[in-house]
Amino acid sequence: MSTPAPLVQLVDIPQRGDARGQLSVAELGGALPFPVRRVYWIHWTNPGVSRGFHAHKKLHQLCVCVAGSVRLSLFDGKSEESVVLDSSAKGLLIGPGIWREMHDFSPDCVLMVFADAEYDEADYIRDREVFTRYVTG
Ligand code: T46
Repeated sequence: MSTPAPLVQLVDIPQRGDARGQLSVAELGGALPFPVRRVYWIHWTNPGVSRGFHAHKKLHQLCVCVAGSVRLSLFDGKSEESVVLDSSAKGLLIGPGIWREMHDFSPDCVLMVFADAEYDEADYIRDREVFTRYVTG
């Protein structure tokens, strides 16, 4: 029997800083395990706001908190885990079939997300009960 993949999958993002400041690199075959078709970023989040509350059917994403901090909560239908992203040196991989919520955004948070497909609302499951039925069969 194969071991299930861990819910929280963090990848190292190479840091190429020097005396001038920081430079972080996400490239295919390095931190990025998939070709990127879309990049978006979440910022200027209003105080107390949480986001997400959905899963994807097919989408793979890499989330990098390039400024500030945010807590992501992940749920695969059985277990739930939280991880705080507060460094551009770590990326969080989120594959299909994972319910995600984003909480505790710091006011300066910039969450950059690399995705392997264009935006498609049909790929979203936005109801947690529907999601649980989807992953548990
Ligand atoms: C995810 C988490 C981490 C677009 O038109 N194009 C896009 O590429 C995206 C991402 C969103 N939108 C529209 C859809 C909604 O009308 O922008 C609006 C806000 O999207 P949403 O409410 O889905 O945002 P979040 O922050 O709840 O979720 C987003 C991503 O949608 C999602 O894929 O995994 O960030």
